[in-house]
This record gives sequence, C-alpha cells and structure tokens, in this order.
Amino acid sequence: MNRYDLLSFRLFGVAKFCIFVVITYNHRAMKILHTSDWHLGHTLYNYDRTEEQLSMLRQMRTIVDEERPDLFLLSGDVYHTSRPSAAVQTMLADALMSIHEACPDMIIVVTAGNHDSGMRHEIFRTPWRRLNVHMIGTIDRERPESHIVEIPGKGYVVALPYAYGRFISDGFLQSVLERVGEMNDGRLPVVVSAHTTVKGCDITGHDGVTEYTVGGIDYVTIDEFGCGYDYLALGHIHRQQWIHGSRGKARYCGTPLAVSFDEAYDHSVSIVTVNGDGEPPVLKTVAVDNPFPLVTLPASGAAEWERVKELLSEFPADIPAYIRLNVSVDGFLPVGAMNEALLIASGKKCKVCHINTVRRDAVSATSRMMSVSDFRMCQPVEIAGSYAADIGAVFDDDMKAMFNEALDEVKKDERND
Ligand SMILES: [Mn+2]
Repeated sequence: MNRYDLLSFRLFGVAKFCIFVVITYNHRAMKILHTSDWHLGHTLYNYDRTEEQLSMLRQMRTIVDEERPDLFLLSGDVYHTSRPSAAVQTMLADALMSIHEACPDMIIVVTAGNHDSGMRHEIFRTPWRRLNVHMIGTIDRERPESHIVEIPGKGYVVALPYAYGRFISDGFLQSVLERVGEMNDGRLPVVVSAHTTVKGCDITGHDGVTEYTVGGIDYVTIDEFGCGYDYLALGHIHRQQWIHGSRGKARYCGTPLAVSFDEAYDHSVSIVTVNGDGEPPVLKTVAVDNPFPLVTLPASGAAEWERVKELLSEFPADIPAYIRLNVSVDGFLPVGAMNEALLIASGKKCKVCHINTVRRDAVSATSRMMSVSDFRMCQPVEIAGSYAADIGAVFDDDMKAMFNEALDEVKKDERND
C-alpha cells in the first residue's frame, strides 16, 4: 500500500466513523417545535385580529411541513380569555387539525396558561388524544403520570399547565420527573413544559409587573425546577430568551404574534433539538411574520403633537399597520387630537389605535411617568438615581460608584452563565 492509498484508507475510516456518529446522533435526538402565548381571540384597542391570527396559524403549519418535528409543544396561553367565542374555538380546532395532518406521527402537546380556563381546556381531551394531541389543563396530584407524555422512541414530556400554588417547588414536579426516570430505560431526552415567571427573565413589554409577580404569576427560581430534564420549555413571558443560570437548558420561545405595542421585538417559534445525556439543546428560530405590524411613531421616545402628525401623514398609505402615537406635552393633548389623527390616517391602510401622552415635566421628575420606550433608553444608573430622588434618598458619587460596581458584578455573572 503506497502513501496515497494509506491516506485514502484512513480518510475512508474517518468518514465511516462520522456517518456512524451522525446516524446515532439523529436517532437519539428529539426535535421540538416550541411555541407559546398564541392569545387567540385577542383584540387590539377593539380592532379584530382574526386575519393576523389565521396568518400566524397558517405559518405554524408551513413550519411543521418543513421541519417535521417529533413534538409540537404549545406551552400555555392558547386563548386570550378564559371564555373564548365559538369562532375563536373553531379557529384553534381547525388549526390543530391542519397541523396534525401536516405531520400525523408528530405528538402535539398543548397546556393551558393563566389566560386559559384549565377545565375548559380539557373538555375534548379524549377525542383529541386519538389524533396524537394531548390537551393538559389542570394539575392532577392524584395521577402524576397524567402529566407524562411519551414520544415513542424519542423521549418524554412532563407537561405542566399554569396552576395556582407552588407545585413546581413543593416536590410535585420532582416526583413526576423521578417517575419519568424509572420509565426511561433508554436514557432518552426529557422535556418539561411550564407556564410561569422565572426569576431573572427579561420582561420587556409586560404590564402588571410587581416585585414578586409578572402578569399575576409569582417568580420561580430556575433551581426550583430541580433536575432530571434536558430542556425546560417555558411559556408566559412574551420575549424569546434563554434563562440565565440554566446552562442553556431553559427557554421562553416568546409569542409568535405581538400582543402589545411594547413587544417591539422579533417574534418566532423555537426549533429545539434535544440530544439528552447532559448535552445542551441546539436552537434554531423561525420568524413569524405579521401582515399587520404594530408601529409606534416616533420609533423611540416621544415628539411634539405637530411633529407626530407629520410622521403620521408621511406613513405610507399602502402599509397595513396598527399605529400608536407617542406625544410629548407640557399640559394636555389638544382637544380632538384623536379625531385629527383618524382624519390624517383615513384613506391609508393603517389603523390608529392609541395616543400615548408623555408629560415633558414628568420625564425627569419620576420614572413612573415614563413611557416604556423612554425607560428602555435610560442607563441603569439613571433609573437608580431617579428612584433615589423619588424616595428622598441621597445618591451621590460614592453611591453611583458602588451601584456601577454591583452592576458590573451582575453583568460578569451573566456572561459566565
Ligand atoms: Mn401570555
């Protein structure tokens, strides 16, 4: 055997090994389409959004067609209200049927969120089951196994709907995970789906935020989810993100369709490949387009009423969009401002939803009076300074230095995650 023969022989061996690795890798891996927070039936300032919601649902089917996942996971807030109209319920049923038909072997798991009624969510649980669709709406402490869905040959899902009470930290989740551990002879990937607020997440765009809750749900720390899972699929927070401190294992996929103007970020579904055995999941996001984008004028901050009217009249007539106007005022908005705005927009495809007034004298006085977009433009030290002024505390140069030092430490920790 000459040198070249030997080289090609070795290369052949390496290639064979690579093919073997790829085949075993693909065999073990579970491919998930992770989505949440569809909020079907949501209306924006009384404008009906059926057309956008149908567009989003059609895109879901297309993505399933192209990606062929093993599991389609919808982690809560299917509907916007606990009593959706008959038309909205039909929209969901048709969409799930279409998604099922696109990939009949795929397992579909749909859990209820805090916006859904857990009991109503389970009404058609039995017939859906015949179509590989698992509707899980309530916590069943008597039958923990009812929260386990097996993905044949691929892995397991522990599906937890939103529920009052501390079932994540009180040992219930851990007992379900232990049961999965007993069933899981082949050491296949294990996925947990939950609808809750995890400490440290980015809550941009959410209302109803307090020190302990977001949208009425208490913070849970990532450690409270325990161990025994390879991927934690989260719903509730609308911005897609990995959770710091989860070692790349826990993720909010975010809403595919913006629910408010403050959710001015990309909306997508997460395609997650989970290999198990301690390997971090591999992520690809697929964008979901909205034919009616939510637009704020001006794009950041606020402008005077005359300038805002100019921006609105310059807005292209042929772009269908929802418009929010951010107007800075000294006193009050001129009487009839909304009618003026509607007049400027008449003949255009856009819909004026709301005029947000930002009082110029209030901007520097207190952070509570700021618009969300203004707040986002601020440095943390400025926010701390205005908070200190608010409560009458001293915030001198020493305090600023200490604050920045603490901030650097936090940033360093985040980078190390
Ligand atoms: Mn939601």
